[in-house]
Amino acid sequence: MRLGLDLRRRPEGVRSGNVLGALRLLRFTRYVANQGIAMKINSDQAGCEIVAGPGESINDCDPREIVSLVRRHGWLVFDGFDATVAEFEALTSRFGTCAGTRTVHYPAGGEALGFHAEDAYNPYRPDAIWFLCVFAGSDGGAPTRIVDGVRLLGDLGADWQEFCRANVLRFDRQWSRELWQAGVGPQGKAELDAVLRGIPAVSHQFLRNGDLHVSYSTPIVTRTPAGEDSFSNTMLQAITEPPFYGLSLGNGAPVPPELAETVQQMAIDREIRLGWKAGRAGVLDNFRMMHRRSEYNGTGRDLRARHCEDFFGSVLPDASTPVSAWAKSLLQGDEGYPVQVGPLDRETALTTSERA
Ligand SMILES: O=C(O)CCC(=O)C(=O)O
Ligand SMILES: [Fe+2]
Repeated sequence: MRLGLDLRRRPEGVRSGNVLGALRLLRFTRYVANQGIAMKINSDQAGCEIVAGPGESINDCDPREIVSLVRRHGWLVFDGFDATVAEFEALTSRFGTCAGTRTVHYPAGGEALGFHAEDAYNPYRPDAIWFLCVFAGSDGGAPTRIVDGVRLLGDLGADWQEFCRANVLRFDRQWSRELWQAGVGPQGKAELDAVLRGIPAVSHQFLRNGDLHVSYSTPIVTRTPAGEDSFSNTMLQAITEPPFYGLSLGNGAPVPPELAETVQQMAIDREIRLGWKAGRAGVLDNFRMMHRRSEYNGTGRDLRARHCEDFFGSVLPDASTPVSAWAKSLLQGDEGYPVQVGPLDRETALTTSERA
């Protein structure tokens, strides 16, 4: 894709559409005429949009250009392409290893999702996440709210910044013997043990009662593919559901409520609303941006998500054998709810440890 720069200054909010809620903040917008693709670049904050020219398909966009724009701007939305699921899957498959496309889930009670980076509570964090709206639903496309973690970190006071750099998040979860044996069989214990031992930042123990305890530690402050520090993690979502995440700081202490409250308020103040309509797609740098959804009590909103593991070249733990694939599914939370969460107390850790 060759970029012919056509720097016409436009007043803010010149285009309509939900995504432009964010763009109204712009002082000016840059349009790039490019062989029929009118690429609009937000030059004032994170974010970028590619707008289709007549007859263009989402697969006419150049993958290298897409990676470069997401690296630079943190997120990218594709508008006017009316992408189908098949076209979305063809496009996303051009960016390395992708998980299967999943359908976004809505809890029966309509509960909100807190800000999170995708899968940042386990070692299989993709470096990019894609979304496609298949159907806007009864409310006209409830937005996914996103926030730029680079900006968030920069705006945090010096003390909290220092705290975030000095601490890590730790997710301690424990599953029953019945669960892991159903996954790998009694003979699979030694292999499961070896797989877990080989995953960076994970430590685990098989306890005397047969439970499997797994602890995963990850920084609060991440480094983006563009080399900037970012507040991008799953702290705020994890606080909403302690029995699932088992969150603490690295030393086992709780996350200070004042930190969570401060970041939550700052993130909401700075969030950008990515509204959806059928055929609109988007991709987020998952080391820079966090995303959330407000309470949703509508019907019919059909949003698909696809985790792209190595969009920027990240290397994730191997999951190519049946046991390593099952371990991935377990740590991603797909095999069952933990029977217990939180760090092992010292005594339990010392006396109940049982190696395979
Ligand atoms: O529904 C949304 O807007 C976001 C959903 C989400 O965060 C996810 O499925 O990973
Ligand atoms: Fe998500």
